[in-house]
Amino acid sequence: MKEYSTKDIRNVVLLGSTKSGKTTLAEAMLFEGKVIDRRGTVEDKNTVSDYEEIEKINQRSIYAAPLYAEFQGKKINIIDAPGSDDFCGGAFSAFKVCENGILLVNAQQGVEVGTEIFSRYAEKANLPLAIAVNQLDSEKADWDTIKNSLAEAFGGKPVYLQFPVNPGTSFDGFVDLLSMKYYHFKDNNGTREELDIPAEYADEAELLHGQLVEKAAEFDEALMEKYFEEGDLSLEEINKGLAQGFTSGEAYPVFCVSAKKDVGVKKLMEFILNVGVAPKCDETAPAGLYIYKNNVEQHLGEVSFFKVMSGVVTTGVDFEESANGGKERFSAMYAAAGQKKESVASLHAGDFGCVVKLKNGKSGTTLAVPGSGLDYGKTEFPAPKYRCAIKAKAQTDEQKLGDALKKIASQDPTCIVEYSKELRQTILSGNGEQHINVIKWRINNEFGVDVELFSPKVPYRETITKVACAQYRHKKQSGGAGQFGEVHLLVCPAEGELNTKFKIDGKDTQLNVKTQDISELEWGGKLEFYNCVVGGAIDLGFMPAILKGIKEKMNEGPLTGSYARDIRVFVYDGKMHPVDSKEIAFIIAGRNAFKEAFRNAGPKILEPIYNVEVMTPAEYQGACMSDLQNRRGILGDMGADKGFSILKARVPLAEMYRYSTTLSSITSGSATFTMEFADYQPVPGDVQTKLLAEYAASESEED
Ligand SMILES: Nc1nc2c(ncn2[C@@H]2O[C@H](COP(=O)(O)OP(=O)(O)OP(=O)(O)O)[C@@H](O)[C@H]2O)c(=O)[nH]1
Ligand SMILES: [Mg+2]
Repeated sequence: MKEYSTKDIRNVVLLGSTKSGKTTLAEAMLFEGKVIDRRGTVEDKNTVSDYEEIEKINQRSIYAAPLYAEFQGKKINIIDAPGSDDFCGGAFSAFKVCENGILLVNAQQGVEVGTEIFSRYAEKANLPLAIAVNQLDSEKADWDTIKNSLAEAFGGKPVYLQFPVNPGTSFDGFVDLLSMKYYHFKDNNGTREELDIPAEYADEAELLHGQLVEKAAEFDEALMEKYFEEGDLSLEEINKGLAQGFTSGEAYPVFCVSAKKDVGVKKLMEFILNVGVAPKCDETAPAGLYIYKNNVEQHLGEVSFFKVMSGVVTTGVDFEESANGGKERFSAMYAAAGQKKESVASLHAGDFGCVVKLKNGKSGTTLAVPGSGLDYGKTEFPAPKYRCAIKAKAQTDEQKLGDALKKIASQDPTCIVEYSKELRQTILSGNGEQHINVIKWRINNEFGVDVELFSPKVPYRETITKVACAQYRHKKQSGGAGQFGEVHLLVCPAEGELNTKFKIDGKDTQLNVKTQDISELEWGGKLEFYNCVVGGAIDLGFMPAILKGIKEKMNEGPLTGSYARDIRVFVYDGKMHPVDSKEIAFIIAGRNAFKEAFRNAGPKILEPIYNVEVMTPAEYQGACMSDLQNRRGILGDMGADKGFSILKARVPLAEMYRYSTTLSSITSGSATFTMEFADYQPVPGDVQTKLLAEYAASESEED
């Protein structure tokens, strides 16, 4: 392969809803880029991009595939991202390394929720977008409908560079408003003729060309002036204006495409080369690279995919891992088009490549020449939406399951595995049920472990709502050394300012705080401990023991064994024994006094509440709302964005298990949602009664 310098490299990620045709478009781009001489199809399971077995089984992309095309003397690196939000991790990895995005819109559907989701992700990542209206050869393709849909979703941002001639089954060309030519395609292999615009389209082309020039001028003041004076701009000037609008995210240039028939693909690639954003990096600086993806491939083992961020990367050079100084050296490097790997000796800043069997080739790693101080940071991924508990069907497989999960999580940054000490469960989180099922499939097929997924326990909390006192005497004087400790304490909710006036045993009492210990609890909330003992009833030296006893009970709350939080404890009296008082006695007395006071202080079980935001087509709004209410959700603000309804609700986590699946089934897969922890709230009375009964039953089972 030719050596490409930074200015001749463009990096682009293909985005859009599922089935919009990204993988098919990638295949056409690779065909135009001479990487393949025959195009595969998703149906025949022979595309370059969908090369993983699980992708072939599902006939869809699951992982982002790094590809490239050599076109008109330049190199376009392409990442074909999956369209399902369940697998959005691939797009987020791409945002870190691509300067350009192509958003595919399925001409049969117009803007779908998936289109909207990925355009929003891209906007957040400041990624310039061009729109490819794909599948213009399909029966349902109607240009006016598409334009309306784009306007509704993106306002004035779409800038039309073309319009199709004969959209629908006989689609075979388009009028290009930049060159003012008619491109006609003779076959389904991208063979195009550049013709004069047919008379019947001439007026429309003239009108739209004028609009395009005016739009392009809007992005540059000097161009605007020139346009006012002369009424037209040169092709170069239009491109300049467009480049500014595109780069700043104010314009989404729109292209007419049939990926399947290879119509419009070359024009799209020419745009990326001529108007698209070049990598913003310096090939004369010291070499540094960023690993954005890693996986395991048959015959190769661990493969790490990287972008050269600086300088020129060559084989045989020593690199240092920025995070921990680990050393790596590449004996070979490749340009990757899916499974196909072409050996390269050097890659310039901006270019993509891959390398096998690094010591630590995980995504998110920076490798650079020693001493350069380069570090490209981490990639941010969206918060997981689906949470379940996982265990091996055979207990003897637990270790193997642990290893499998570790391996999978190291290749998929959106697969999050944690062992919850609190719940005593392994919790697997991902972006949706499809995502989790792919993980399950891999554990089963690649690691030979049969697993079970089930509803995870909810991390409840316990707290109190009232003031209560209790005293406890621990006395053990039969045989051996005796134990004696007596603690009187008062508990109240830890909220508002510190109040030290209470009614104790029917008497108004003013407590005087001698010492205090305020702890932020690792599971959230706090414990405030005040020593108000007068007259040396308990030695100061025993206070830590009392606190220890209380903390033990906070760790396993009196109601359901969940963590307790937000409690103030005042120890105001007690008794000691000159010989038998010792630490253990006060631990026990503190624990039991606290437990009793807690039970009398209006104890409450708290549950985690999440802020849920649903984005759905308006027609499903009612169904989504009643479903949220059935989940004990409290509906909040409603809104609209880009033609979709936005619902907000506060919903208990206990009711969110498999929500993504239900939402998908009630909206025919057209809605999406996000969820984020909000706070803890008391559970309703009936739920508390049920939880108490469940805990009591489980306790007696254990006895
Ligand atoms: N008629 C027609 N069909 C197309 C075109 N492009 C893609 N398709 C078909 O649409 C379906 C989906 O195509 P893919 O390329 O897998 O779509 P994708 O966007 O990669 O989908 P995901 O990977 O699931 O996100 C396949 O059946 C393709 O053959 C097109 O231009 N015209
Ligand atoms: Mg695909």
